[in-house]
Amino acid sequence: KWKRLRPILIHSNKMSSEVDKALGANAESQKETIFDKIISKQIPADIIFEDDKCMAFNDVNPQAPVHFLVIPKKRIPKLDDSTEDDSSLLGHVMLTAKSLAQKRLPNGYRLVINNGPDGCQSVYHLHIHILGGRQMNWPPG
Ligand code: TR5
Repeated sequence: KWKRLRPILIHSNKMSSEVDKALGANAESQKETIFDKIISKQIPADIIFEDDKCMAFNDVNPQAPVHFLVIPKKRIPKLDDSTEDDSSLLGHVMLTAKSLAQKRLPNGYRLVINNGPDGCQSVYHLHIHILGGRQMNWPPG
């Protein structure tokens, strides 16, 4: 009986810790985020791509065999804070995510942007998650 329950328990513990992290986070307490420190190379990350406008690096806590993030170097805390002025930057970030994903994940992939507490955002520097290398499910949790 316990053997059958364990994967469910592990899964839900993992899920709730991500939710806890997100609920403990907010834009006010994150004037400078960990991603600013990755951009300025104060903190190491597994960087897979960089140009003058954006950066891509592997997620430190992967939720799929391939899980990386693409971020604009400009600090936009969350998608809600983006404006028309960011149109070309957001297009560039999206196309960069597509180019990197296409090379590594020819069978498909998923892009995710978490926005705010209900969206389970924990780092208040806009980022796109790219996940793949396994069958994704729908609806997401
Ligand atoms: O929950 P949201 O959408 O805000 O996603 C934030 C993501 O940043 C999570 O998937 C974390 O695993 C990821 N993260 C957090 C840190 C980190 C990272 N990815 C790469 N490198 C990281 N470093 C060095 N430090 C982190 N705190």
